[in-house]
Amino acid sequence: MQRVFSGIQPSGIPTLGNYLGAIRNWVGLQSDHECIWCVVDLHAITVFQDPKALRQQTLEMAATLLACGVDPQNHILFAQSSVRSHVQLAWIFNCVARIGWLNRMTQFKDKAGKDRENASAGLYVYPNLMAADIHAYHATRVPVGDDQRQHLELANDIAKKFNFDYGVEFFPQIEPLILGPAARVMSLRDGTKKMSKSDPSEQSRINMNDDGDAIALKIRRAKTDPEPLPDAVAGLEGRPEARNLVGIYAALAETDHASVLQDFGGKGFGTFKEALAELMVEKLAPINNETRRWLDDEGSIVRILQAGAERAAAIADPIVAEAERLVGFIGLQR
Ligand code: AQP
Repeated sequence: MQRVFSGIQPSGIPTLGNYLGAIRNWVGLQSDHECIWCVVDLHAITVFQDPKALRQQTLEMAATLLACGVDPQNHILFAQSSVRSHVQLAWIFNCVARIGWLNRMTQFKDKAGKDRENASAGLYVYPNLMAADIHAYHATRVPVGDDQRQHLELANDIAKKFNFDYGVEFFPQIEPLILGPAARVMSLRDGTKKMSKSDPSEQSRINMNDDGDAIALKIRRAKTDPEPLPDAVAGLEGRPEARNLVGIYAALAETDHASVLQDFGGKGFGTFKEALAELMVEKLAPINNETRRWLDDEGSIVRILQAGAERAAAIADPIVAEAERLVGFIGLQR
């Protein structure tokens, strides 16, 4: 059985983008993969997080994952900072990856913005830590949204260079799993920008804990253009906001853009938005209720994360110890 690894940052309330681009696909993989799911708090602090908020966001993220169907018994769910091997391998990868490779990462450019000099060093080497997250488990399949494609290519480059430098075949190549019609959900305010938890505009995203009224209002206010919806997918060309809303509908209805346009082609956005909001509430309300149920029992979330960390460490620690031996470290006699 192939081993899958994926992570999500507790940097805010998870969005519809996180759900459709990643979390929902995680759940589907559990039936025929060995899955390791991680709340990546080390990644979250690459941008300052208030400590109390970070703790709460970590619990809320874990609660949302559990509510979406992540199975902590047959698979593993844990918080990244609880397994030290991630950081140990990330340091080795900091020394394997080239500065030129990191300079090409578009997410760093997007997140650092114009004030690049003031971004944390952690944000710059974020992709090396992400490579370590995956390679520490010798995972071979990684379900992510389309925004992470470039980071996964870098993780493969790092594995190749490590293997070449040390004359081994130790780290395997990984296969990105970028699935579904909403692999990149865009902002509701700007169809060319991805939907993000940390976008300063609350109206740009659907949070997984939004209630029905908030969802309906955000969808009603979502930016569109004046034309009715086209009859065919080609008609979405040059209409990023229309494409985004159709993609979201398709993902929620588990169909594709073409069949959504069969139903709504020629109709105005008023009618379409109403149907979209209704479908979204129908799909998200049960998750929302289940998340709140988990959050009422914080202790059980903490216990799940801790048990998960022990099981994760049992896999990662020997792999990272072997990487250290290959590098030439004496290491601890265990
Ligand atoms: N808009 C999106 N569409 C599809 N997939 C998305 N993902 C994130 N945004 C979208 C996928 O969600 C998973 C977890 O992402 P993350 O939390 O680790 O980091 P991120 O990609 O930086 O997500 P955000 O929401 O934009 O967080 P902030 O604002 O904190 O940076 C990944 O698989 C990602 O592809």
